[in-house]
Amino acid sequence: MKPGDFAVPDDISADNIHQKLVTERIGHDFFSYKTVGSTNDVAHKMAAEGASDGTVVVADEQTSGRGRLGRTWASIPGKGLWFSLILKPDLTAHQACLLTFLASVSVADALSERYGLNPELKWPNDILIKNKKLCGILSEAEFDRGMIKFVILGIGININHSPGDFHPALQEQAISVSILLERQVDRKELLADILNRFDRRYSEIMRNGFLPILDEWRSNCPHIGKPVQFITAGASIEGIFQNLADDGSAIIRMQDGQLKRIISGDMIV
Ligand code: BT5
Repeated sequence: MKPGDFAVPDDISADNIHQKLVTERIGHDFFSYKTVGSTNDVAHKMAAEGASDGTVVVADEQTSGRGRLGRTWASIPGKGLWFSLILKPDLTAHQACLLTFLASVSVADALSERYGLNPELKWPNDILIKNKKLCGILSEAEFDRGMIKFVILGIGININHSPGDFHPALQEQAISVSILLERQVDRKELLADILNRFDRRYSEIMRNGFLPILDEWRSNCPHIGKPVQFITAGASIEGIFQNLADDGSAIIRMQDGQLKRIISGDMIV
């Protein structure tokens, strides 16, 4: 496994991505692999060894792609965008989880601008279309004295899958861009769109904080105000998804009218 070990023909290389980037920080250092275990693991190692803020690691295939809580992320070769961003922002540890929302709105914006799709953001880290999962985001961070040392934002998007490419267990719950558009698309065009959009917002949070990002997330979330179920710490809680709080937690209105704050877990819609 080494940089430059590119996949063909729909290859994603530093050269063809750099041509499309208009960014201040994101993607200047860009590493493309054919096969890795997990791009988050490769990025984590690079970040610890001094990789710069905005470095991108992408792979054609992940043999141990993962989601949250040790779940598996299916990452079959050449069909999706499986990549990680190394971020080293001057932010507090409490703000680290907000970067997930920044990633979600950047991906959603790119999908709707380029393909006219209508992504639905689901708390905390999913992008759904037609109620099926198109994209998942895995944020992993290291801290130092209350500040972020680095955050690895891993993003997985199903792109050129046909329905049969998904494992039977995923077929009901997963979807891809090509299933929606009924055609294959160029992964690198979308990747560049996402990196450009992420970069713009990443610079913005340094100036204006996260509130505009959280508002953008809220306006793309169809579940606010609707009945939902949360699975958190092994318990199931039902109520109305009242809102996304400014610290990234979910506020739920219980049947007795009380408000409850959920910091981590899964929302079922
Ligand atoms: C996530 O976890 O959704 C985060 C996924 C992050 C993947 C990226 S790819 C690049 C980087 N490197 C990695 O190793 N990971 C990141 P979670 O919310 O826990 O959802 C995981 C669940 O999504 C699984 O248990 C399955 O039910 C479902 N799933 C797995 N693979 C999927 C796929 N390709 N498409 C849709 N759903 C999938």
